[in-house]
Amino acid sequence: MNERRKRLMGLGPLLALGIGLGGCGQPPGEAAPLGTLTVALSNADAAYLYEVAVTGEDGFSVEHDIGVVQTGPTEQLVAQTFFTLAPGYYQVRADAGHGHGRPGPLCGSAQGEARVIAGQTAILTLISSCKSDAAGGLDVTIDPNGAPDWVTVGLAPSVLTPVCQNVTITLSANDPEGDPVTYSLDLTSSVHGAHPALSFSGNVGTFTADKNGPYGFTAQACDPYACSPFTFAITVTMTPADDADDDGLADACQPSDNPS
Ligand SMILES: [Ca+2]
Ligand SMILES: [Ca+2]
Repeated sequence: MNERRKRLMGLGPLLALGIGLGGCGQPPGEAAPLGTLTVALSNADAAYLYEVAVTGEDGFSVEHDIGVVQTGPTEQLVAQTFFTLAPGYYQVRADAGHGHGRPGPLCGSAQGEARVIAGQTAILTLISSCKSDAAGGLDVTIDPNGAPDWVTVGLAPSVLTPVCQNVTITLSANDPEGDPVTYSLDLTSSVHGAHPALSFSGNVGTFTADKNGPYGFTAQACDPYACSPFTFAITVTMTPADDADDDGLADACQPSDNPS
């Protein structure tokens, strides 16, 4: 580091006090006349420190870190700093948030060139363009949906039915919003050893069984968003005449079970 840089960097704390005061930073005892350069940042973001680097044609460089201050409750944000420099041309660069462990800045670097004249104050204003971090909009609409309401579950001829006789199951539901309704029907419990048969299409099912006992069903009526379940049972009855070989299965609807 050359002597001039050491000297200038040593002035940093003093010069920092010169923010906004213009060219009052003339160091005492300086043989060659110096000029001053005030660097102001426009559009700076108060969330960051700015590292302002000034580099001369001979490669000499000096840096200041500056924050953004507000000049009054209703005044604009201001960020500026003040350098005392030998006359000449300087490249000036300001970067947001570098070297301070802060998150990646939304503000881009700003660059410019300034000419410093002995005994005068040059003023350079850099524009720090910052991306907006304003909140985006999220419009949430809650549209309540009513699942279908059951109207009827028709069992014909009856909920109590003899073996080998078809029971027609007709499902009917209304949707509160008029959504299209689809149906399903499942046999959820059977009788041990029985051979139940269930077919279903649209909203109509046909059921038959060859052994007495209760058979459980679950029907679903669904709109495009939700389903309404309906559980019910059909009880199948059998008389001794239905099971001549007394094996527990109705002879009429189980051909392999016909008595010899
Ligand atoms: Ca609905
Ligand atoms: Ca039998």
